[in-house]
Amino acid sequence: MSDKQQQTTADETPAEPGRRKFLGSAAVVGLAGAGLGLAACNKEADKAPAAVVPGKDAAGKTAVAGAHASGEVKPGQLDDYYIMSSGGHSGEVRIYGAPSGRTIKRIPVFNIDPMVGWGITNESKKIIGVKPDGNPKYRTGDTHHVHGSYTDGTYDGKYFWTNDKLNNRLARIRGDYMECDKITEIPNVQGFHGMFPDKCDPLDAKINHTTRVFCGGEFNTPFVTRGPGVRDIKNYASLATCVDAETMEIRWQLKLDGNMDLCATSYDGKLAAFNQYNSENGVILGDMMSAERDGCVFLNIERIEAALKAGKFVTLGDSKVPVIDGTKAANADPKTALTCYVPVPKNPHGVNITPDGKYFVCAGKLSPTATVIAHELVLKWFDGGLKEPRETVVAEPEIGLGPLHTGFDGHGNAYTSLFLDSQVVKWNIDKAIAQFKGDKQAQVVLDRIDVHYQPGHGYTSMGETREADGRYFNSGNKFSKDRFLPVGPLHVEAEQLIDITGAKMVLLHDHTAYPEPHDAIIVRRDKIKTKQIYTMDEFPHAVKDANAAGVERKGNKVTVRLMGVAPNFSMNEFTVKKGDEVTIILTNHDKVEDLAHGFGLEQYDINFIVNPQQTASVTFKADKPGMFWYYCTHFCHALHLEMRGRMIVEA
Ligand code: RUQ
Ligand code: CUA
Ligand code: CA
Repeated sequence: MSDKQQQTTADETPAEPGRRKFLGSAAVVGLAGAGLGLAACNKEADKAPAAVVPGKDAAGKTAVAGAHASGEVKPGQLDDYYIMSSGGHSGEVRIYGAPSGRTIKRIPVFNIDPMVGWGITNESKKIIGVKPDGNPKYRTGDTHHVHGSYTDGTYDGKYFWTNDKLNNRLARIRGDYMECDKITEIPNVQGFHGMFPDKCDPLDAKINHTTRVFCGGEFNTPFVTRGPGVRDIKNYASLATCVDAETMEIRWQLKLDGNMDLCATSYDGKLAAFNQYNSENGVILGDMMSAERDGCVFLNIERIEAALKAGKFVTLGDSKVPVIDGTKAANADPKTALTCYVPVPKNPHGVNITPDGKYFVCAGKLSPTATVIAHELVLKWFDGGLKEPRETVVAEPEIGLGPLHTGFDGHGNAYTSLFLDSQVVKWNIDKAIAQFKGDKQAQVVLDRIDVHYQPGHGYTSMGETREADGRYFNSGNKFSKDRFLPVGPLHVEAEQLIDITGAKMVLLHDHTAYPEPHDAIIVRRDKIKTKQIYTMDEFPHAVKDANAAGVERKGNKVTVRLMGVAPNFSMNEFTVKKGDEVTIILTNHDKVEDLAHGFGLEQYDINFIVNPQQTASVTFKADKPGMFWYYCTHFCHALHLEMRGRMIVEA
């Protein structure tokens, strides 16, 4: 039996990784190359998890009591949870059902999507922003994290946010229509990565919804925008940005030492934490790994807001955003400090807060440890009650190689993804604290399960809320070779759903994810209430009736107002002149749930849909003379194919 198998055998004490100390820089560089697939061999796929009956633990007992105990969702049944997932460099957000793993929606955000017409319709371009030529300002993005709005420490279903690491934007998705409704560009920052909204707002008890979203800047970036100074890393810093959740305007930015990577906010609204792996402010790998310790930085939000009010800020370059000084040098006195830099082992990744609000867990990445930092002690440091920020650390258990992200079950256990070990490790927080205090008998690590392969993010059902229910852990694996039918060079990603209700973790199933999701949240289905039909009045330009429909010309600007009622457009023909700027406005008059119409215009590269009672529009130049069919692209009726008309462009 191999060493690894022993670790997952039910009746054996999980092996502690104590023999494996910090990885040297050289070792990690090696792993980053040829060694990446290290655990991904065929043998791995044949191991224990496949032999376990879904929904049963290793002893064969039923693991979950509930509608979908086996993890199977039968035809016609609905899932218990929404998984709101990022889509990585596809630029989109996806929704999966849990436990089935079925994909239920792809929400275009930073990408262009012809299925719905995102980046094609005037309405979506207004949200994305346009260049002077009328094209979208950006066509791509890189979403890593999705988080929902909170009321009293749990999801209220109103909004979801996602980040764009590539073009540094924060996008908001409305929870009712599950569509992006606002995008804010963040100035002065590159590599906007971690993001987390307030879990409540204690500063204003009257506001019972989320009021702020905290955004990190992973890449250190120069403060000067031109001249030779852009090369000099002495001019580099990273900023944390605070965005107002309702207006989506930027409230403030905070200049920090090192970099701001992932983010977690506290349940009392007092703290936002960011892990930093580049406290060295390096621009090459070797430099970024030179320090033995980096940090977990805590922002004292109340004090930062007070500094803003008191006018203690500067602005940078062309941006009007107030930038407050959160650097170590400017915040040496805890009693007035805006920031607390807690040293944690080498290049940490991921910071998450326990559902009881007591502890932040910062995963080690290059260190086989997770650092547990007490929320209460961070506040104590800010009150001047501790000498060193490091005194806020209450545990630092060794849990395995390459710890990245941690989910919680609400029963005091943490589940951390181990990238290098290709495992998820279950460990107990109280036991870790006892061990740190000197209890050598404390059994910190409770279980390990192999995942296939190299997990990045992992997250539990409702685990980012006070209502963490300890049912599922979803492992977002970065490599999947041999798990699915091969489809050419690029493999689909593997997500593995794990039942965490029992003492042992049980793998329920694999599901695919189009590359490349990072983080997600698992939201109980009753938290989300979507609308299936728009209200026509939501669209000021709706084509409400036959009187409003038709063709209107103003100079060379032509507006074509169309209604769609299955299986007809209100006009079968319209005529414009070559060189006209044509705007087509289409309102879907059908009120039947799921009855969308599409509008495709031959040879003009126009393609979008309108959902029931929705209005959308496109504007283009009629630069080609001739006859062009427009047709309904979305199957709506037995006579859907006949739902079409002609655009005549006169020379
Ligand atoms: S990151 S695999 Cu983009 Cu959230 Cu950690
Ligand atoms: Cu209307 Cu298809
Ligand atoms: Ca470092």
